[in-house]
Amino acid sequence: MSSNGVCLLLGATGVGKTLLLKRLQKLSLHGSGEVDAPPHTLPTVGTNLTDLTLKRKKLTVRELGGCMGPIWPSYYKDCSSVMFVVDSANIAQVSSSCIQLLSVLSAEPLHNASVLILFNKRDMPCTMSLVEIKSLFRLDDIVASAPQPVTTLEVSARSGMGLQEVLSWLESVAVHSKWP
Ligand SMILES: Nc1nc2c(ncn2[C@@H]2O[C@H](COP(=O)(O)OP(=O)(O)OP(=O)(O)O)[C@@H](O)[C@H]2O)c(=O)[nH]1
Ligand SMILES: [Mg+2]
Repeated sequence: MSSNGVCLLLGATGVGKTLLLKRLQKLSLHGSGEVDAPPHTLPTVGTNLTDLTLKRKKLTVRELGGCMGPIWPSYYKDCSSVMFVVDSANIAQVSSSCIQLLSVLSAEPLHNASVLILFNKRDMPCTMSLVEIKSLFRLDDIVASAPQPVTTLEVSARSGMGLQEVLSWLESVAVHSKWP
């Protein structure tokens, strides 16, 4: 395991984890700027490790492909934070994402990890309002009963909306992590 903090990037297949990671890497290297056409992504089979250079730390983000769901728990040990991505344009996926999220939050090795829930694809015209999604998720109850600190953000990996806030969150958890 790397001596830097490791952030796990989780979420069902096709929610946008790989695109998000590519965008975050570019943003962390070049700062804010124009968001170009989204690069092509393929479903992640296995894991995808990417280093982000934050202001004061290097952080390794490990994406676990959605198709790896059954073995996600074998990666929970030694991670300092978790980003859990939801496709907020895919209403059919809400209940399965909610169950996945509950099992992530209740996993014992993640009780000390900071968690960021990302409602992605906010650029799509058919997305539900955040109020609707939060009530479908029963998000207030989930956050209130979670053992770890949970933050939520609305983002679009396609348009770049909210990604600077994601980097700020990563910076804050990296700075406060026990890793050197
Ligand atoms: N409109 C829109 N499309 C997005 C957004 N984020 C990702 N996508 C698209 O969603 C598709 C799946 O994106 P990926 O990043 O490969 O999804 P993933 O979560 O990594 O999927 P797995 O690796 O299979 O778990 C791609 O066609 C992306 O371009 C977004 O914010 N808005
Ligand atoms: Mg992927």
